[in-house]
Amino acid sequence: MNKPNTTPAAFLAAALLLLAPALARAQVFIETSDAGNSLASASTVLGNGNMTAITGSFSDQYDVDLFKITIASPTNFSASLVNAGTAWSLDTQLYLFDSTGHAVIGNDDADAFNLGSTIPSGSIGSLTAGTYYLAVSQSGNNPTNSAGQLLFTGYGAGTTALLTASSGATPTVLGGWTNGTYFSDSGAYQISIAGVTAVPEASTVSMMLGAAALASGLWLRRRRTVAAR
Ligand SMILES: [Ca+2]
Ligand SMILES: [Ca+2]
Repeated sequence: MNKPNTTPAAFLAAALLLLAPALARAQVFIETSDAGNSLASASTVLGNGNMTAITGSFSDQYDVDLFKITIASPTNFSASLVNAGTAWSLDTQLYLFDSTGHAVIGNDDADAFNLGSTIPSGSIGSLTAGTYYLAVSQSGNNPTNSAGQLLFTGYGAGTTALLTASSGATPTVLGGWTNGTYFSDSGAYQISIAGVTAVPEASTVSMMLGAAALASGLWLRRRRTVAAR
């Protein structure tokens, strides 16, 4: 029989294995209370490890939801509303802002056949890891600064264009939305995401600390037991 592995690392690994189902569940972030339309009122994407999706809903055509995310893998970052979790009738827009609200990239329609929005991986050459805000609105409800100037440009190139930061806006940060939409609609959406990691939830941090404490406690007890023999 093999000698049992009695190191603290082995105990910790066993304890973390017990937590694995809880960690796996947290890969989809669900908008539980309404995510706001500003940096200050955004919902922080809590969970563990790599996030695969954000789900939420529009209460009406003027609803805008911002999510504070951590982009850990800039080359893999992508976001898309083209999936079964987005109501077929919704004409969405996606916008990415940096940690202080500057325009990064946006999209209205993924292609001629999809009113859902997509930011494909590799769309942003200069993207760096860090905190960002991902906003979802309905088509025609566009982000502006506090003076009502559009923060993105490229709308004239057609609804499938990737939108980039406009050059003329002062100030250059998010301050409002145009509140003009083409369709009166509400419904559920799902943003499939990649390259994003969650901000650890307080409960999970305490679970992890608890697992580490349990592991070191078990290891010490075993050592004392062995020493007493
Ligand atoms: Ca909202
Ligand atoms: Ca759209």
